[in-house]
Amino acid sequence: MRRVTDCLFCKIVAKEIPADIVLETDRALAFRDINPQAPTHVLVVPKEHFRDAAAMAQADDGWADEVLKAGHAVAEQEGIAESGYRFVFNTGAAAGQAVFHVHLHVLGGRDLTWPPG
Ligand code: IU
Repeated sequence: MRRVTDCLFCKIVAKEIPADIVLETDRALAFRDINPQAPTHVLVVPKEHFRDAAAMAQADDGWADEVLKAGHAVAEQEGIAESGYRFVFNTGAAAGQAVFHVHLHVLGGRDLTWPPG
């Protein structure tokens, strides 16, 4: 898997930094956000490094599909699939992206308002 030195989420994928992992597949890892914004707030990352969702979407080898499927599996596992949940990819600094290894936020367990801030 392509990884980037000094990428926090590459280090979590490599188990060099601990995280509260909730799901792992061959190509994706899901772990709880350290600063949860909802009762369920899990991040799903591809094990391969892409800086953002746009880069992952443009790689035509199934990474985005894998991350979305893992996100839905997390929702099922967390018991929020029926009540409703939100997938978020912050893409770019102006959209609030702070960690530049693409991650899908899976949020649920409370009523979520719209529009987001
Ligand atoms: P963003 O979409 O890039 O803004 O999301 C980054 C998320 O990563 C944010 O919700 C942080 O709380 C979360 N996070 C984390 O779970 N563990 C960490 O060590 C760091 C950030 I730094």
